[in-house]
Amino acid sequence: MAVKNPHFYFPFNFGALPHELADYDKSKVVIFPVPYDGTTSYKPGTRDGPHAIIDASRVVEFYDEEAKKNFSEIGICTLDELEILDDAKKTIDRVYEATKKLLEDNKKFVMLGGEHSLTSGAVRAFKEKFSDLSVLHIDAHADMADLNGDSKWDHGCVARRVHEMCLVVLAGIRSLDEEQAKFIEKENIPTYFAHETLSSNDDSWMDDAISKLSKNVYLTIDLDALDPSIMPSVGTPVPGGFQWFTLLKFLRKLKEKNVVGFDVMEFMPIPGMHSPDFTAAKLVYKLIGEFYCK
Ligand SMILES: [Mn+2]
Repeated sequence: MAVKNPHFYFPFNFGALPHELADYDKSKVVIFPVPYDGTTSYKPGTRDGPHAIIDASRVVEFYDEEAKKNFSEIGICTLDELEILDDAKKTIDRVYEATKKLLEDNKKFVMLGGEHSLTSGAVRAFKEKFSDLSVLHIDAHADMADLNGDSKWDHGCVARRVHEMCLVVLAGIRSLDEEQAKFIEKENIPTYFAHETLSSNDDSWMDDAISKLSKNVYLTIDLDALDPSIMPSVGTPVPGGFQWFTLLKFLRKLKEKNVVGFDVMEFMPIPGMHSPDFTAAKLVYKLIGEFYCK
């Protein structure tokens, strides 16, 4: 008889953690999966993102070779996927309500998307708790459109909605239209374009970007910020993005701030291609360690 892969016997949660490390009450960190892609413009499929990241996370090593630490001991609870509605605004409102509850329970917040528009719901809840909140938005796209079609809640408008609530700093940007470019200039929104930052070995822009942020920071990562060579599994890939160690170096500098929550969005798994799933899961695990296991 063939020996079954023991992988299948581990619990289906982030990290395949045993019950005592994944229990809601005992866990400091909560993984909040939101499988919504209702406004996606190019290729749909980010609804499958959270599930694929969680699945891949089950083979990420607990021991982090860089930190020389096992981050899972903090306790990581994976919530059931949020039930989504057939309307972007109503789904975003649900994200807001759920985030508020998680903050009341003092959980360390990790949202997995799903499309980027969901971030505005989470930021609304964080802004209520942290009045000085600022947002670091790492993305290939500026997401600064006021409207896309007739929707304010499209994924291409998310940074604009965030900008209406608090300071937002953009990094990794390499796609926007003229109207957005003019708006960024007029409003003086700190923006670190990929061609000015990622095309050379000069990393001095990183400290500059971090210095613009307030003490309490919400981090949102659109996975298309990474270069398509290591992250093809996104709906709207753009060349010229972050390489793995550059992104980690930048994010580690955020530790001088207080990262109060983060999300990893827009993951669109490609059937049969596993390395991006693992890349996304490993990024999430490393960030849990960097920000929440200090
Ligand atoms: Mn985005």
